[in-house]
Order: sequence, then C-alpha cells, then structure tokens
Amino acid sequence: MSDLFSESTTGTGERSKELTSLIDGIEAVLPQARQAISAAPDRKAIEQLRVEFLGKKGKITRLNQRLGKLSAEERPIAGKLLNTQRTEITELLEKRTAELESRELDARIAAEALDVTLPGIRPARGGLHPVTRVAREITDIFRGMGFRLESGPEVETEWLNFDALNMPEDHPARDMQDTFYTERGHVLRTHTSPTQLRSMLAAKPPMAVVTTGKVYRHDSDATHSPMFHQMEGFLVDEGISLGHLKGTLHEFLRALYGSEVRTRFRPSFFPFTEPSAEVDIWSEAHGGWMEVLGCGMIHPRVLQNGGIDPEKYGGFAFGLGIDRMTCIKFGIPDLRLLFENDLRFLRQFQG
Ligand code: 2NL
Repeated sequence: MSDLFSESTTGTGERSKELTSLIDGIEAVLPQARQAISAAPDRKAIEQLRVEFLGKKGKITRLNQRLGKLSAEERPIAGKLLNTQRTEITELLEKRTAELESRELDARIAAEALDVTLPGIRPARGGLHPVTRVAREITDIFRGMGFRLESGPEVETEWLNFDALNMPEDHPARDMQDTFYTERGHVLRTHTSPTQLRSMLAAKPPMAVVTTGKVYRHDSDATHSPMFHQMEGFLVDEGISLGHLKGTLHEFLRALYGSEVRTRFRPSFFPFTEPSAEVDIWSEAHGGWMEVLGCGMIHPRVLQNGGIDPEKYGGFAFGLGIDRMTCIKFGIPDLRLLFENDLRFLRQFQG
C-alpha cells in the first residue's frame, strides 16, 4: 500500500501484529479526515475537526501513543507514516480554512455591493425662514448705502441695555414686567441698541452701522412675542442733520417697497433720540398710513456714553421690528405663526 511500508519491510522478515494493526489504524484516519474536512461548512466545524484529529485526545495523538508498544525497529516505520498523515491533515485543514474564508469574503462583497447606478435618496430641500429673508433684504439695502453689519450678545449688562441709552433706573421699560432679568446686573437685551453702543465704543467716527438680532420682552399675544427680531442702525459724523436721516430712510423705503412709496415723518418720543420721529408708509391694501420705523437724532448723552464727543459729532439712529415687517410683506395675520415653525406654514416661503 504505502511506499514507506514496503520500503521499510524489505528484507527483514515478518511485521508484528501490532504494527499491522497500527498501520491499518493510521491509514484509516486520512480518508475519514479528508471526507469530514471537505464537508466542513464553516470555521467552527474546522476547529472541531482539528481537535478531533490533531488535539490532545485526538485520533492522531492516540495512534501516536501506540508507537510505544512497537519494537525499536518497527517504531520509525509507523512513526514516519503517522507524521506524513499528520502533515497531510494539517494541510487539508488549512486549505479548507482558506477556502471558507475566501467564500465568506465573496459573500460579504456580494452582500455589501452598492449599485452606484441606482437613483439616490434626495434630501428634502430646506429654505430660509421668512424672517431671515426679510432681515437679509433689509440689511442688504443698508449695506448698499455703506453701512456695515454687526451683531452682539443677547445677554447684556443693565448699563448698556438701559442706563447708557438714557433710560434711568425708574424708567417704565425697566420694570420687571417687561424685562427678563438673568444674573445680577444682566438682562436679556430688550433691543439691539446695546450692540450699537458697543460699536460706538469700539471705533471712531465717521461710522455707519446696522445691527440685527433677537431681542426679548416679557410679553405675549397676537402682536407680541417674548422673543422677536429687531434691526437698528446709526450713523455718526460731523455735521449730521435731520435731513440726512430723512434722506437715508426715504431711500431705504423706496428700495424696500418700490420707488412709488409714500412716506410720512411724524414727531414721536424715544429716550435715546432727540428729536424723535416715527415713519409711516401709505398702504392701499390697508387703506391708511402704516407705521414701519422709529428714528431720531442720537441724544448727546447717548453719544457721550458711546465714547463720542457730542460737541464735535452728531448722528441719527433708527430701529424697526423685522417680524412686523415680515408680516406686512407677506400678509401674515398673526405674528405667532412666525415662531411655531409649522412646516405647512414655512413651506409657503420656500424659494
Ligand atoms: C423702533 C424704534 C429706535 C433707536 C431705535 C438708537 C440706538 C442708539 C442710539 C440712539 Cl445706540 N438710538 N436706536 C433710535 C430710535 C428708534 O427704534 O420702533 N424700534 C422697533
């Protein structure tokens, strides 16, 4: 049968019964192993077969223990045969393992394959909030006239939010009912004016600045939200008059509402401007004058608090509610719709 067997027995008489039986045992193992290994479905089965054939209590090991019962002449014959069988089984296990690994890899590649020709899943398209759109439209007009855009913190010192703006301790707007107080000496800004003062303090005239952002007041109904958006602007230089204020705002309103717009300046009062005015536009749809802006010449005390010499410089300032402007522009009946973020509402302003 085996070359080893015939080689080793040439010349020297009969082989022992023990050797014959051991060789039969050894030669029976390989076909068994070959059959089992080729049928092993996975690597776990391979491991079990490795233990069954080559492990400490495995078939090959047990046959190896029987070598001790052979004579010194016969032992190498069976020993050599056992070694070649062990090597053979080891190789079979390795080959099958490699085969299974490559099959696993093929399966994974097939399972994870992407068809790059399939149409993608389109992300839903977003749009700018109508308040953002109007804020950009308005600030773009002022930027076109040479104003620069600035923003500032929403938690402000009481000093910048009130005192510096000529609103003393007993001013009604400082009342707990209107203002959200945070930690000592701080408030959620009730207007963007403190940011304007920061701009004044940070630079020297001539300057022209617009500011937009969220402001907060303790107030909530169809026309008041506790958080709303304001835009303010100011210009400071030598020799600034009410004429500059009227010209600038008239130009702004023509750019926003069209060159046919009719405007009206009406005397008013703000603590931080003197004189002060409110600006109306004529609305055919509304059948009357509609207030859109507040403005005035910056109060000398406010200029001083902004680090500007009121003897040398003058300036004008103005403010408007962006949310109100948005409602007017799109005919939105209730301010609260702007803050609910209902997609059915917001989708109407995509574009
Ligand atoms: C309105 C009116 C106004 C200002 C805002 C201002 C700011 C500084 C100095 C002087 Cl730092 N004035 N801002 C002036 C007049 C009116 O807003 O109706 N806002 C919604």
